Amino acid sequence: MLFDTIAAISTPIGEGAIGIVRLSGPESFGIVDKIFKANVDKLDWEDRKLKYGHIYDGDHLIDEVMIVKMYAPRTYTREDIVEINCHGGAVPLREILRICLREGARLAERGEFTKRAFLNGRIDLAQAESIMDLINSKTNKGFDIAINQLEGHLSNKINMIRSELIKIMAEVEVSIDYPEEDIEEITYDALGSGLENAALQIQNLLKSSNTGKIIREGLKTVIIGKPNVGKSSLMNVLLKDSRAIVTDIPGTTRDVIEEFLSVDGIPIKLVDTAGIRETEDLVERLGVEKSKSYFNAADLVIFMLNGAEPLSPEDHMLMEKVKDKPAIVLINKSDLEQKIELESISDIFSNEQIIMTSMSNESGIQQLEDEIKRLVFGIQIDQGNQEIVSNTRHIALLEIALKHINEALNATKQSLPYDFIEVDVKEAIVQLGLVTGESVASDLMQTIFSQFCLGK
Ligand SMILES: Nc1nc2c(ncn2[C@@H]2O[C@H](COP(=O)(O)OP(=O)(O)OP(=O)(O)O)[C@@H](O)[C@H]2O)c(=O)[nH]1
Ligand SMILES: [Mg+2]
Repeated sequence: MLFDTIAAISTPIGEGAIGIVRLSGPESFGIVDKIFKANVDKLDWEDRKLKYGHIYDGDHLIDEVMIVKMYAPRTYTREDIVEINCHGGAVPLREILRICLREGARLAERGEFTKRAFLNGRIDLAQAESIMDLINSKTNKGFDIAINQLEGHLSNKINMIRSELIKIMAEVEVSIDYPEEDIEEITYDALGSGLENAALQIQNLLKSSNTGKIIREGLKTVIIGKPNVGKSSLMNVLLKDSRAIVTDIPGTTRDVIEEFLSVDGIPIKLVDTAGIRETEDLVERLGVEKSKSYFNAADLVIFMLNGAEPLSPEDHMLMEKVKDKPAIVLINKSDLEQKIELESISDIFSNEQIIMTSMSNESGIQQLEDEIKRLVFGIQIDQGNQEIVSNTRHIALLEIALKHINEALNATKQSLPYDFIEVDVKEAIVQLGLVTGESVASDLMQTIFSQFCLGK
């Protein structure tokens, strides 16, 4: 495929000591040859070797640079690519870009380098999306999943399921088109077991998606409890920072405080809330209302009690609300003399859910982190090389594909005519193809690539 030549600043502006302007396309080499003067002989360009020299705008010196030429097709976009390493300030980068544009390059659209890699067949769509996830990943685990997808594990898996379905479909079509011929017809049994196998594999992928989503977006974890039990102190201990104000005055936290942290690579969006109680204070009441709505939206609730006091009516009320959610109960202030009625708590919650903590001497934190990991990963803590689906678009497509396969399965079980089965199998194949970009519509592609930043 032939394209024009694009250029963009590929590094964030304003911070680094060096920055990179990147060009891709048939004119890339011609353009730099016009603006670059090498210190030694310019003719001995070698593939992928840095060359030192200067960029000029006519006679006017712009910057001292290192340039690398990469020859198609062994490049990111499979086109000729030039990277100009210049000084990282906004002025040299913009000036060099401006001259490249004047000499015939076009400013790249968002994600256009990666889009070319896809269009030129170097990567598939799921891999292109994983590059975006890689750039945006917040934690090690999220990074691992993106790398795994980039290596094509998810794409391979989906292509496997898809080609099995295509095989099934071919057999069905033969049976429809040549009913009189002496060709062995696919039996409903064989059809059924092929479809069941495909359904099972998609279900397994979808099962991984909950973990995938959490790893991508963070586990929404809300600390709730009566005023003064130590919620903000917990936030500070987990963050290893004095983020939230802590005082002995009940009602200190008036608004919610949100922070991002990582527990062994699991991203947690931690929310400290205003202690829940009946109050006349308008500001505090608004805070309490907000606490309640965060509570409702939480993936995980950390419910805190003060072990140095007997349970109050408010504690009982909160326990009733918490018991139907994924929750961990912390009985805090374990460094003080304990007055809380443990039996009432263990009547409602299981032993693993209840942890004694003290924010004063930071005890119980390891158990809390272990319990969070257990809840996120269930039994299997290490996902290893297993494919994890984390992208919302992929999840939606897999769900639709599964729905069609189940419908085809139903039709098979009732021995309905093959045409009824064929429609759904075909649709499932289309949906799976959309994950990797086998049959991608151009406006969808535009949306996906425009989520990239410029220069990617
Ligand atoms: N002895 C002891 N004191 C603690 C412990 N945790 C917190 N405190 C103290 O309890 C008081 C209240 O702590 P905060 O963290 O502000 O409590 P909170 O739940 O955020 O309170 P509100 O924001 O008012 O709802 C402070 O004086 C803390 O120093 C603990 O484990 N042991
Ligand atoms: Mg507080």
